Amino acid sequence: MNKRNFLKSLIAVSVLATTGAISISSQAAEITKLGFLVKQPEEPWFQTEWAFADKAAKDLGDVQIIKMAIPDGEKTLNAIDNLAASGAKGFVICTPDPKLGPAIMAKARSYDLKVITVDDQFLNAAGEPMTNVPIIMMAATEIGERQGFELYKEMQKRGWNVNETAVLAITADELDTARRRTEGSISALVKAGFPEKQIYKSPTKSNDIPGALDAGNAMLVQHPEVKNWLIVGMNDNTVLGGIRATEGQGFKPENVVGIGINGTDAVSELSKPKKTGFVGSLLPSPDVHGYRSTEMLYKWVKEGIEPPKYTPIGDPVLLTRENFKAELEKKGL
Ligand code: FCA
Repeated sequence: MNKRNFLKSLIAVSVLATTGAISISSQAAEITKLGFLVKQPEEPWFQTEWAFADKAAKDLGDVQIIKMAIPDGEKTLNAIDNLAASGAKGFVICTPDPKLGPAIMAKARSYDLKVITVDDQFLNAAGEPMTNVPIIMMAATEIGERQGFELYKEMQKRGWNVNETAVLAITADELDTARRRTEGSISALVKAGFPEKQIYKSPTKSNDIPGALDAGNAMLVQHPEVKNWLIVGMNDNTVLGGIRATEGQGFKPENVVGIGINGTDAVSELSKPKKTGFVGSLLPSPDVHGYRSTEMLYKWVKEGIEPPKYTPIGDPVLLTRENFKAELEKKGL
């Protein structure tokens, strides 16, 4: 090789090396950032969704999930600003308030971010569901009906006298999924033969144990004649608040039955060495909610595949003190 050719090949090699370097660094820059925003990060339910969003990201390979807690409207809108600033392309969200829907969508659009909702559906200014925004949620009415059915079955199993029994239904009607669950539960009880006039609704101010405890207490004191209580509520914490209220007012576990919804948030209660009135919880699929919403968002961002507008997730498993460890393990929870 003469000097000139030698120089040429040196240049070629360095060009190749540079191009190689460029393509490596542009690959690194191609990591897609997606947000996963949840209203109540203290609930194991949402921690499970986050964990499975991360699992989806790992399986997809080139995604990073930015997890954010959004307990109120201000934090939600700030979170969207921060996501956009960090270069994210979209987010999955369980809103702290369905009425924020239009504000969230306006902000997301201003940054060209794609949005998938999970669990709680947005409402428009007229208070109607924003059915044009994709949602993945539990099949609310069906799960509620199952709660009512299981409560009735347990009442029969215990041989309670219906005339001495009442239903404490802790409601959160401004949240549509909650309203559908508790209404489903009540309708299943009535259908099974429970007298409607012995079903007492008490609205909770906040969707946590203290809120539900207050709502429960307020109703229990109005009905000293009731010997046995069945507790209806939209999730584990709501039912647990009701259970704590009965305990505070001297009811024994033998006279109380509560069945929660979420499953994930019932683990410590079902692990207690002493039985309480909380006999079980319906576990839907927070794993599927977290995984599938992330996967759908990724495909939408990367491949332009629009997700379906409505993805209901059904088939809950009833967790009890006996089976909960095995059932959770089966789902990898
Ligand atoms: C709502 C409730 C959560 C969970 C979720 C599926 O967001 O607040 O506890 O039940 O629906």
